[in-house]
Formats: sequence, structure tokens, C-alpha cells
Amino acid sequence: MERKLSVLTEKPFNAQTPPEALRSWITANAVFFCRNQSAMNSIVSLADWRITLRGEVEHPVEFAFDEILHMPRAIAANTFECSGNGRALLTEKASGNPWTIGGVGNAIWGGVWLKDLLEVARPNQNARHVVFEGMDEPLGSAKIKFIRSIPLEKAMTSTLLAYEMNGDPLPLEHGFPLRALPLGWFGANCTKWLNQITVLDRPYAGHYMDRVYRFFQKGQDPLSGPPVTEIPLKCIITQPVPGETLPFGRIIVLGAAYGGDSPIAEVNVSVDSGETWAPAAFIGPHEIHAWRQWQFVWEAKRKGRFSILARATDSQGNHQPMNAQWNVLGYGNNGVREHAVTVNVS
Ligand SMILES: Nc1nc2c(c(=O)[nH]1)N[C@H]1C(S)=C(S)[C@@H](COP(=O)(O)O)O[C@H]1N2
Ligand SMILES: [Mo]
Repeated sequence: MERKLSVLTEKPFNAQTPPEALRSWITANAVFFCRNQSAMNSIVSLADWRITLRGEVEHPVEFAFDEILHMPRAIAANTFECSGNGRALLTEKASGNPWTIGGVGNAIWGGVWLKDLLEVARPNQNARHVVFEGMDEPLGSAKIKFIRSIPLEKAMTSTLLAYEMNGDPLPLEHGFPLRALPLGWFGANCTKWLNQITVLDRPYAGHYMDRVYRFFQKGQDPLSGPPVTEIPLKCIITQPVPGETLPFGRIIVLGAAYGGDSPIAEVNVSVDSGETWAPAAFIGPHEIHAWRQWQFVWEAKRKGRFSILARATDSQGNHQPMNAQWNVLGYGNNGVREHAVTVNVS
């Protein structure tokens, strides 16, 4: 079984999880995808590390790592995806790293609720957005730091600051010692190597907030489009893999369905290009903000080329779209057709 990341770029380091490693509910740390706008080369000493909270707060504070460890511990399963995941599967090209399906993973994160830190700092009446800033060094000649903000409401209701990933200390490549995790939201909101939190009376303005990580069309100002926030409803097929040749007979189709804050209620599979659909069976845990693994037993009765489609439905009855909504940077590809897997049965 392939157990290695598949590297897209070395500098910055961007690498996706192979389909084989997406077949379990928990994505092992060693094969969890990596996405960076920057480089983080040295491990910070926990004794020296501090996190500061300031801005529109009554009581600016800083916490040492030890103090964070002594706060009430929170644990959450959370699936997050890079907003560019699936970009390479779009029919109309979009610029950016060519992620297929492996820019996503699910882990059990241990840490503290951001709310508990904010309650010490006491956001004032003007507080609207919470800015995350990490210790990583920007790359390229422009040297623009990766700084982004999320609405105060999300910060106060369902944002974890994680120091553990699947029971281990947060690995360096995933943000050691602390990362932000607005649950159910795209990876771009999950700042790694976090050491500064600033409360603002408006969204942070800057390159990574205003020029990218927004859905916009050609000829439009990126800033006029909505930012990438909650992960939309989506389903991936992790077995078989595209182009696989399978023996005639019983074929096991595996996949995962996820959708931000929406509980996944159903996955339907079609092996006749969308003519007829049948429900898949869920396997494994069902946790809010985490994907649901599923399987579908397909009795292939004839030989030939088949296109397998899988479509997720949430508990409100919302369906995943058949076709993705294209945008310049190719974000949020959750189209059923774009994720079809074509195989040969012989
Ligand atoms: N400090 C910092 N945090 C960051 C980034 C970054 O470049 N610098 N990249 C973001 C993006 S775009 C994604 S998709 C996730 C990826 O997290 P991972 O590498 O742990 O999978 O981290 C986010 N947090
Ligand atoms: Mo991302």
C-alpha cells in the first residue's frame, strides 16, 4: 500500500495524501496533506514560545505554552480541506497547485477552545474579526506574511487551538506548537505555528485575505467575491482509483463524504454515468465536522468502461451539485461529475 505523500511542490512544501491513505476515518499524521505559503524551518522552544492576544480587547494578554496546557482541554474530530483541492479535476483550467482529491484529511485534534483565551482578553464592543498570525517566514521577493482573519462569531463558537494531532504533539509541518482550527472550515483559515491573535473591528486587509482565498470570476476584483469559509458538501471516491482495471464481478467502491457544519446523511452511487443511483453504506464513526467513510458493493455484470459517480446529501436534504461552480482560482471544487472515477471492467 502506498503510504507516502505525493509531492506537488518542494518549496514551499505542498503534498497530497494518496487515495489509499484516505480510506480510513483517521488520516495518519505521516500522510496528512501539507500546504504552505511559506517556510517554517526551526522548531521553536516551548519554554520561549508565547501567544499574544491584543487589539480590540479590554485586557491584552499573553500565554505561555504551559498555561495553555493547564486550560480546560478540548478534543474534536475535524476534517479540513485545502480550498484548492480538486482544482486539477475541473474541466476548465484554473491556476494553482494541481490537487486531485488528496488535499483533505481527518484527524482528532486536542487543544483549547479559542473562546477560553478570548474570554480572558475580553473583546470590546468594536470587536468583529480575529486575526491569526504564525511564526513562518514568507517566501518569494514580495515577502508577504500569511495573515488572515475569521469572524468573531466563529472564533467564539467553534474554533479550536490545537496542540495535538491524533494523540501526538502537533507535528512541525502541521503547525507545532499550536494551530487555529475553525471547525468545518477550509484549510486557509487553519493558521499554523500560531503566536499572535489580534482582534479587529473589521476583517484583516492584506494579500492572503483580499487577493486570494476568494471565489471570483474573470474580470472581477477578487475582493468582490466571498472568502473561503465553510467547506461545502462533497464526496470523494478513494477506491477504485481512476483508470484502474478491475476483474468482472463484485467490486467494492470506497469513499468519504464531508461538508463543513452539515451532518452527512446519505451518499448515493451511480455506475451508469448518473442514470440510476443506489445508496452507499456508511462505515465507521459519525461526528459533526468529520467526514463519513462509506462503501458501495457493485456487482458488475458486464465488461467495459464505467464511470462511477458519488453524491453526498446532508441532513437538511441539500445535495452536492452535479457540476462545480467554476471560479478563477479553482476553489471549492465539489462537483459530482468532476470527481467521477472511470474504470475498466474486463
Ligand atoms: N502559518 C501558516 N498557516 C497556514 C498556511 C501557511 O502557509 N502558513 N497554509 C494554510 C493552508 S492554505 C492550508 S490548506 C492549511 C494546510 O494545513 P496542513 O499543512 O497541516 O495540511 O494550512 C493553512 N495554515
Ligand atoms: Mo489551502
